[in-house]
Amino acid sequence: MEPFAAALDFKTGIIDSAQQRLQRRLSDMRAMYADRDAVEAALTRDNPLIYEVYGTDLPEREGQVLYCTTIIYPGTIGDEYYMTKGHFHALRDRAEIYLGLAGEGYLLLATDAGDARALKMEPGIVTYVPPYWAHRTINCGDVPFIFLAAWPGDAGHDYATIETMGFPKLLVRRGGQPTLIDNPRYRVSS
Ligand code: S6P
Ligand code: ZN
Repeated sequence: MEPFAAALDFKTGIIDSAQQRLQRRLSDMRAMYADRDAVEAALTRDNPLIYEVYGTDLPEREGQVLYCTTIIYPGTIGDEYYMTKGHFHALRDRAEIYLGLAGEGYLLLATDAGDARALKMEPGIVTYVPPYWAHRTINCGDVPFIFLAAWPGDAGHDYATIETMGFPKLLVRRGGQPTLIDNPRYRVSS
């Protein structure tokens, strides 16, 4: 492989040489939101873009470090903020780092045993996802929340576990403030 450099615009999250651009809309993640009535009501109006990912086409294998940017748009479904699907790594002992670039949000983490943590993210904050922790990011602000992620090339993604079990906690807007509550659907199969 040849060494390479890429330009990353901190304000937009766009990587100039990104070969991959993923867009996730509400219809791609309806099982992720706790308030299913709010999901269906929103989908009768439109199918909002929740987040985008810009990534580079690196080999997904041991020894590589993969990286990408994520842009989560502002908004809520019911009172739950726009967020990523969230996942465990398929190889669960693979860690990850995030660097906040713009906007504000939270990194929500959970273990199989049901432990949960929420870390505030904003520009300049580096957060660490240890081995064995599922992770999801959430935009609790009024502008796009943008961050850079880097993780081991062989980590892979397990979305199915979160799709089925959910996270133990939800971040919702209560009285205008981000508030962590228990997820009433946790471990209830969707
Ligand atoms: C990859 C890393 C991030 C997410 C991205 C979208 O390991 O954690 O790049 O892929 O933020 O989230 P998700 O849950 O849809 O992959
Ligand atoms: Zn990850």
